[in-house]
Amino acid sequence: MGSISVEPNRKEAVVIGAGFSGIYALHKLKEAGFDVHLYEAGSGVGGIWHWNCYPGARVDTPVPTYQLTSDETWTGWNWSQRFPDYSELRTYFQHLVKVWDLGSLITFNTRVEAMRWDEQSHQWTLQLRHTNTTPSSSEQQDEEVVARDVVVCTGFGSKPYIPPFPGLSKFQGELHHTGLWPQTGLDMTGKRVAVIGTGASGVQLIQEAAKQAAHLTVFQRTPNTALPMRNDQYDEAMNEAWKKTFDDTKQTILRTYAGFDYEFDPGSALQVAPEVKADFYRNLLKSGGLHFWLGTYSDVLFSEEANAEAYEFWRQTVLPRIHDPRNQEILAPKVATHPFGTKRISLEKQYFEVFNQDNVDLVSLVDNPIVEVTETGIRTADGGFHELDIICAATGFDSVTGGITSIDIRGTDPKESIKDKWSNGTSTLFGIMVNDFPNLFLMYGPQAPTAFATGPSSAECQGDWIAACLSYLRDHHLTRIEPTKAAEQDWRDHTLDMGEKGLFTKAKSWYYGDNIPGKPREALNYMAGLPTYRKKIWDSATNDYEGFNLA
Ligand code: N01
Repeated sequence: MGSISVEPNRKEAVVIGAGFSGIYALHKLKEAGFDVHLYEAGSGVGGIWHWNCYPGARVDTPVPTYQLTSDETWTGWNWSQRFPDYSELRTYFQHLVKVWDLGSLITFNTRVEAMRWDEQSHQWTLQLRHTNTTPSSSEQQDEEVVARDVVVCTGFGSKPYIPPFPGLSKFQGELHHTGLWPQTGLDMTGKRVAVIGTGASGVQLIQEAAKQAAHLTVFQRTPNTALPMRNDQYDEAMNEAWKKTFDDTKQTILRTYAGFDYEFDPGSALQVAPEVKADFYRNLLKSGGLHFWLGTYSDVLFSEEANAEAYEFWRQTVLPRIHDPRNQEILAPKVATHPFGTKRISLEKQYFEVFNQDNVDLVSLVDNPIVEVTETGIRTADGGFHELDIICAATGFDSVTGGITSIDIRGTDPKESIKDKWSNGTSTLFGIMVNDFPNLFLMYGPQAPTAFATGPSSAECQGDWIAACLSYLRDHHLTRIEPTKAAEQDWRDHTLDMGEKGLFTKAKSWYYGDNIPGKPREALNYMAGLPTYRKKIWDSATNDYEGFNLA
């Protein structure tokens, strides 16, 4: 069958991605009266919670904080646990789609491959690839959509990274990245399994894989200073209780650094008596969640002395849980590999006990790197060979920018993609817009609070701003908005400056792009906190979008 030329589908706005940012943006633009449509590469809503369906995947921001705050979304919704798993979160996303009646505005199994800006018409043309069509029906697989405005909501972890271990492609068993986990599940019962990586995904997966696998080998490069989760079950009374105070919680969320309902203690760890500090730390750990990180003394992330003390306190709590002294030194070394809290801390239930199990081995990749992957397993530098049926790569993502740069986005200069523009360093204004890329809006991307804020609070902060901006343009009969070069440069400088404060730069982490070979080292997130960020973006808006050119 020959291809038929059809008029492209026209929308006022397109949203890409159906995680928190995308669903919220879709709702806000629909509510503001725009003809808007959302395209999602996956087969369901949830974003990260759609793709990351490995055993143990659950959020480590507690509810009720980890949800959107519009009344219609929470009054009729109950949670079953303090830290919901991916499947409960997917159900929550379906609830959002239902209460906001968004179903007909979302197309699944559709990846946006490329976008071109047309300066004459002030519009974007998007190339879509529908992935659920039959391979032979090429006409149905590709589609063009034209839209005035595009909101990219691909999230900070949508481009999985698997390191190029020599021989990896020869492996005859199953290889899965946590961020592309089989939607149909994976049975590890009786299998010889490896997990490479001990970030948040690795820590969660390891605890579940150790229960199922005949044998589990964990390959660790950097220890995870994981904290106790304490996942309470939520019954009817608990749900009633949080709802009674949720109006106050919403106000607290707006005031705190990362959108949690608790905040750093303003005091100094170096100025309190040792027994007071020990009590404080014990209570933080007893609270569960990230309190020992984000509710601790405010100088722990700034003073090396305060930080070292906090690390040692944490270490003394986990050492008794690990039987083998060799494993103790790999999991909680005497000399910290990086300042405490400067790499993403995870939550755990029985992570450290896993390494006491007879069916679990721990390999330190620092002392004993992977030299090769063969058809049947992994060989390490000490000559050891690990026979395997399944390799799980919990090796992270081309974080923060990767989801955006994997779309071939070309703005006013067709010769330069956004990936080209950012090849020597990212630049945006407010992490929301990019010079030379008019009418392109980013959410949960670089140079915004992103990884230093909860997903829902960030989505509401940026989504409200973008909906107001598009309404302003429409009300003023304007069709084009683009940040100035100067304002963009100022924001980049300011973001990088904020990223230099504190101890964060002393760790190699994805916060600075360190995990991807060749990626420029720079602060990828805006680290001055949500309230400061919110004020800055709204100051610009109320000042007739200072820093932007409007036409
Ligand atoms: O990825 P990561 P993730 N050789 O990049 C190791 C969010 N999240 O998927 O630390 C050997 O953190 C790497 O080692 P190192 C959360 O924000 C949230 O776990 O670079 N090892 C590390 O151990 C999180 O931070 C939730 O030395 C290599 C691991 O692989 C973010 O997503 C759950 C390697 C990668 O850890 C990403 O987490 C899951 C190499 N070449 C994720 N390259 C919750 O809400 C990398 N590694 C609970």
